[in-house]
Amino acid sequence: MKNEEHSKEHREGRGHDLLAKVLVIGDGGVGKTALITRFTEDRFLVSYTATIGVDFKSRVVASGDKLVKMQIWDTAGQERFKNITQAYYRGATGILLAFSLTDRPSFTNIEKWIGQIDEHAAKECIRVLVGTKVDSVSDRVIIRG
Ligand SMILES: Nc1nc2c(ncn2[C@@H]2O[C@H](COP(=O)(O)OP(=O)(O)OP(=O)(O)O)[C@@H](O)[C@H]2O)c(=O)[nH]1
Ligand SMILES: [Mg+2]
Repeated sequence: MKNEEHSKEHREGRGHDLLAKVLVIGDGGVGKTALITRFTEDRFLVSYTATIGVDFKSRVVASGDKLVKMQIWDTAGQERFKNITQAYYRGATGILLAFSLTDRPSFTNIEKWIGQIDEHAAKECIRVLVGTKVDSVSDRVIIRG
């Protein structure tokens, strides 16, 4: 990145120094939208409204002396949206793959989702696996071995 891109004027012009594109994937209902809403708006989404296609959210975070804009693509987990969401893998800086600790199929499907990443994402893309709903202790079915 060129020096002038870090200048104060440049940052003030667009509000950040770096842009990180984060794709969030995983089965329907595991809590992707809830996780992103907590991160961007600091509130918990109680009701479930399935995401249709892809939604966009963003938040600027400080990293050292840089401001990083996290541009987050919240994808639909339902199988019928697969063709739409696949188009977003290629441009992702990082991919967050979510499964629910209370839903075994969402855990088993991790393998399928990794296959999607291998097929559609850039090789250098950073991958993070997240188990959601850790608070639902009595419903938990995925236990650390
Ligand atoms: N107890 C508990 N419930 C959660 C948590 N995260 C999400 N939920 C609930 O799980 C349901 C589904 O959450 P969503 O975030 O809409 O699921 P999603 O992964 O975006 O689903 P799709 O958009 O269909 O792919 C909602 O009723 C949330 O309130 C969590 O950490 N704990
Ligand atoms: Mg959603």
